[in-house]
Amino acid sequence: SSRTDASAPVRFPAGFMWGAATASYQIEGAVTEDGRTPSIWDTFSHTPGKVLDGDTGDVAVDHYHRWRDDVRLMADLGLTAYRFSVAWPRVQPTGRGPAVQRGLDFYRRLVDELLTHGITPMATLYHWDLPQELESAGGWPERDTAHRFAEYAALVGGALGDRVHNWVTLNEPWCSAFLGYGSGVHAPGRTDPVAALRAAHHLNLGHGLAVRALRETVPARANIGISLNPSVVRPLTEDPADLDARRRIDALANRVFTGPLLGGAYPEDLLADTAGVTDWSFVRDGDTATAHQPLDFIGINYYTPAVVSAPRDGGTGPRLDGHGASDHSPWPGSERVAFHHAPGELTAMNWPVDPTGLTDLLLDYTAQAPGVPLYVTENGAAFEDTVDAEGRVHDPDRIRYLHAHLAAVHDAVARGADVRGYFLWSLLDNFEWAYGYSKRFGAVYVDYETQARIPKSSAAWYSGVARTGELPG
Ligand code: PNW
Repeated sequence: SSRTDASAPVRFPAGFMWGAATASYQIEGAVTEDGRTPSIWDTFSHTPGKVLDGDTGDVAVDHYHRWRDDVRLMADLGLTAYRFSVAWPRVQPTGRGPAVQRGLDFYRRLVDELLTHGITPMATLYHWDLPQELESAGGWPERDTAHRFAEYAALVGGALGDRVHNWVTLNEPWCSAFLGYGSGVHAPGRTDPVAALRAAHHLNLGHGLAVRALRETVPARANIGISLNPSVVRPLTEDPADLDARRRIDALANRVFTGPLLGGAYPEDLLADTAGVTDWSFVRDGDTATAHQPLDFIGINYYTPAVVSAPRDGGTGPRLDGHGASDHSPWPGSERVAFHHAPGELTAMNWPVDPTGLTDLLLDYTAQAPGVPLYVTENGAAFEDTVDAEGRVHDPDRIRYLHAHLAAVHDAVARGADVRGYFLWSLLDNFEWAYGYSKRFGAVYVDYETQARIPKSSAAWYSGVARTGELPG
């Protein structure tokens, strides 16, 4: 019939996971408790000039002491899943040697509380808090860090594998490598293009070694994956020079990871584009095969697309290629590519809102990795929320953002993408890296004076979606 179903509810598949995501350094605080030692983010945030207003994660939102209340909050919202990260320096303070039991116990209690409330845990092993001692020994640009990471993965897998069945090895290795070692806007703040490429390779290798280590320590039914932040890279025009800029950024943002992870090799064009930077001699025989482990799922983190062109007179356009400002490029060998604003409303991060990028990504990964389930492991936005006289927090912009992006996920599902769940970034307002506490991504507002949690109007809205499994009309 010609009847359209435009008014039919937008329903998600049964069993779809409705979650929220956080990361250890952004929420925990308690940075010297129970044997934890500094990570690169402690060092970086305590270095003057690195984080806006000198903010640090010393206290953050005190989740290390408020975890029980925070789990209750999730349960009250009707969430069915929670993605958190494990702080490596709590588990293995020097990055080597035996595990610290008190560090592991924190996560064990957290997971048990989640399970008591019927919330499925998804644990990320590395969300950027490298033990400082490992950075002092060279960090991700050094091969040994990949081996240390696999050893740490086995410790955590051995301690939590009986109750955690969903594992993410790395969160956004692009940020670790190219913001951490290239533009220097993230910890450890190094600005060396060779180090950035070496870091990318050792993250790929570390991922592969960690997948192997987890498969040996956790039950076979476990789901093991990685969370990437693929760039949706669009050319400003169809001009061949702009298409070449697109190809270059796609190689450095996306294929430097998906090449080895999904295909077992670095792309030839990436090696050619970066030939003036490095000969890649740090890649040893067998490394890319090690990185190429079967994955049970791929996690997609999406916020905004990128628009690029060949170098243009009149400036390179707004910098949309990294958190914060830097004179150093995160694009080794392609420093002169110009970045432009995509059309669309801007969030408080100045990131254009474009939900079609998320549909495109999910369909692109469906084609690239046929048969591999996908999760949206992060999606969300910072906005200027308003607190009214009664202390209620209204965030209609966030509701619109979430609604549009969930509709985009549904679109991809309707067109064949196997998406199993969605994790809103973030459960709580928190330490937004180089922006400190100035940008609020939470569905739950946090009063940083009192640590009071106040669900925003978006939390109530998302709760309705999680409970019904469909988007309101
Ligand atoms: C992600 N970029 O970070 C992280 O996984 C979260 O911890 C973070 O809070 C969230 O997105 C919001 O920023 C990103 O510059 C940081 O392209 C920087 C970029 C992308 C993602």
